[in-house]
Amino acid sequence: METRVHSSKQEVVISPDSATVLIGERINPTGKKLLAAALVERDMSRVRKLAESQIADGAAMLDVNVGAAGVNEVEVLPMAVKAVMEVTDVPLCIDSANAQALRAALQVYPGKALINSVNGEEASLKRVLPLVKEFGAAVIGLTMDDSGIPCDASSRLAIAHKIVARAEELGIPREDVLIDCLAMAVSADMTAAQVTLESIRRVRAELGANMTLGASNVSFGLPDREAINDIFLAMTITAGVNAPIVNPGSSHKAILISDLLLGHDEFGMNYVTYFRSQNKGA
Ligand code: THG
Repeated sequence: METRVHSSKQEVVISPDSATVLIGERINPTGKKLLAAALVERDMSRVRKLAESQIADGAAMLDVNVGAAGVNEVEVLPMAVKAVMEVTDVPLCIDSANAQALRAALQVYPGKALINSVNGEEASLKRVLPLVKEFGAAVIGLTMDDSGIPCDASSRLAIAHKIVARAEELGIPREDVLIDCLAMAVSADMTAAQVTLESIRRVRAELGANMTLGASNVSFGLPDREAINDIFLAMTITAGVNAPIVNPGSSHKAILISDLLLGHDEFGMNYVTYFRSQNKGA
């Protein structure tokens, strides 16, 4: 099962046998007042900086999300995509709940994008999957629907099956659907991380799909979030996640070590190269 995405210059392959693909999360105004204000003003300098810093920190792809109060996503999402492409060649993950904004961004993206996201809701399937087909993109399928995020793994799995089936009906190959089993705050529900991990294991076993996860949601409301995120990330990678959406500044090392220990880093080359680059000048 290989999911291939590309920019005009670089291809990224997501597969259970390859190294984990780090999708950088930080071009997202959630919790970033200055970025939100800059997006309202259509000033893309922060977007460019966040793109450059995440590439330097080891991101293989970048998520681009401009959703904030006062931002016209239909106009600003394509501007942000263009700004990111000015400073890096990595393939992009285009993140919006607004189908018109997704379309506008896809129109300026000269490659095969990863669309973030569709979910099991009828309205979402009807709006987003035709865009995936029209632009020859890949898509993230969130395991939630009209009733919200199910509390049990079986229901999340059923939604994953439904999204893949609906995509195939439109002629979208199943390898172009990445499943997101959704991480929830463990501070709000003690079983949240376990349900996510069980869902991931079952998607890997029963669907064989590649998987993403916005892993940092797990630590909301708790101290030392980075430590929690990194340990949870290692667990989710072991369970089957192979393209997590995370902050590369904090989580690149946890991903490299997970790959090393799981046999996805031949001769430890990726880890050793990273280690050497970190110790330059020391
Ligand atoms: N699944 C999919 N896509 C997603 C998510 C997901 N996209 C959005 C989100 N969840 C993943 N992205 C983020 C981005 C930022 C933060 C968390 C997840 C975050 N921001 C800090 C805050 O709010 O405190 C800001 C700190 C900073 O980075 O500077 O934690 O689950 N498919």
